[in-house]
Amino acid sequence: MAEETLFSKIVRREIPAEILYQDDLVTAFKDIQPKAPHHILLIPNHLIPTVNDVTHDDELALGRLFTVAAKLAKQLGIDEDGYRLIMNCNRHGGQEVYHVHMHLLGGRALGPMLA
Ligand code: D5M
Repeated sequence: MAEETLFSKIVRREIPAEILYQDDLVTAFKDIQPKAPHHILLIPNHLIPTVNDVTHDDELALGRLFTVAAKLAKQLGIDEDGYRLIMNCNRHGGQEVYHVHMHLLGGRALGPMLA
């Protein structure tokens, strides 16, 4: 059984976060260390530690991340200029929190992706 992270506590509203969207499957909240004018994290409500752990049963929640990302981008008015969606996996991917999450970054031109 994988160990919960602080993201599960955010889903249950046990620790504070600026939640922008929540439903039965996913939660979206502002990243605490924003790398762009808009930096939102979108997560499945249930714990999936990394993309390596994704199964067929997760497809509905993970698909929902995209529809919510698109909805929030539109609400924020960054849909036409564009934005970036990122998921980091494990050490070489730069993953720090072991609860699958999608970064939504926008509000400025982000430049080339790979550092
Ligand atoms: O990204 C993990 C991201 O999680 C990183 O951008 C900081 C963010 N973070 C960490 N703790 C919090 C809380 N408490 N609220 C909001 N955002 C948080 P990774 O892809 O794992 O490197």
